[in-house]
Amino acid sequence: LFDIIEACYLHVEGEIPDFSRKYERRGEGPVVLIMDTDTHFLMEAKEKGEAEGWHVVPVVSTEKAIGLYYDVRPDCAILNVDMADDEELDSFKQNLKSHYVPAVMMSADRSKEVRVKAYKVGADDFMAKPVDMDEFLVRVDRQLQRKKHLESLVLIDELTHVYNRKYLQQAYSRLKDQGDRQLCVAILDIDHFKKVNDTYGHLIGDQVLREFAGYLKQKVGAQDIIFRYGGEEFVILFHGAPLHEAVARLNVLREDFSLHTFFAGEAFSCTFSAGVAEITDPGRPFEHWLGLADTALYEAKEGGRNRVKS
Ligand code: GH3
Ligand code: MG
Ligand code: MG
Ligand code: MG
Repeated sequence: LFDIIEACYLHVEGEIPDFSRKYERRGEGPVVLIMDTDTHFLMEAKEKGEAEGWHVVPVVSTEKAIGLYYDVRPDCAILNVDMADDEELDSFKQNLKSHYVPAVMMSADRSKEVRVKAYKVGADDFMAKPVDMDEFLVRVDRQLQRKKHLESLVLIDELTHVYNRKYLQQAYSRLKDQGDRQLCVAILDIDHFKKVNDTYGHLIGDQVLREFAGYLKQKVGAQDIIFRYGGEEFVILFHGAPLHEAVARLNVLREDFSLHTFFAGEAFSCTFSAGVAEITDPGRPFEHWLGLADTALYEAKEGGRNRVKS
């Protein structure tokens, strides 16, 4: 809050406050971008929004909002349409359309013309100013909930309830953009899984996949993200772990999992093999690192399975 007060003070002094400079993403809360010229409104929205667990990014210019759009990838954008000319509105329209970002538009003018214009640009909701803060919080929250629900339909694997492959690139970009900590990518592949299907049937095979995913979810760190890459292959993004640590953690997972017992008339167990690579140059495409992990996985399989290679 001190940063904001400082920024408002600067504003009084005649300079344009740059809230965004202070922006830093923490934890998993949704990112809410708010574009308005009213610094008192921004200040209150930031304070109240953060009390809701949001990361509020206030901006006082359209150029800043358009720029930050790419940098922070908001989960909801609140835009004062009075600030934007037709060209800028068009830019918002394109952005809103190409990413699934709900938009709440505000205007001091509640006329039908302005409301229609806002909805045509892509508004999911419209609020006339002055905006009641309680109503504002509830309506933005509703947009955030809807986005979360849509994402869960699109980005979560139905069988195992971990993220699917579609979310992998997106999650990687997010972690990479934070750029603050080491990042490793691992591919895990269940050994001789075909035999599980052939011996016990596909329903038991499905059950093994569900239990494997549940096991991983329970055991990986809070910063790590699990994806079902396809079939019986899973990807883990280890955030904040150098290569040797990712390898060590995978080996613990591997040993524990090999001791886990499944039942299907009789007891049986499964193992997995894994390949892992550390992302040392964020300039290279993600596929490069995934390729390295896949090569290491191949070596783990060739080496006799139930092992981790890097
Ligand atoms: P390897 O140790 O070399 O990985 O051998 P594997 O048998 O695990 O590998 P392979 O690629 O030959 O077989 C994978 C099998 O996984 C084949 C496919 O039918 C099965 N599979 C893929 N998706 C699913 C699924 O959703 N459910 C079930 N039950 N089986 C699946
Ligand atoms: Mg496989
Ligand atoms: Mg396999
Ligand atoms: Mg295979």
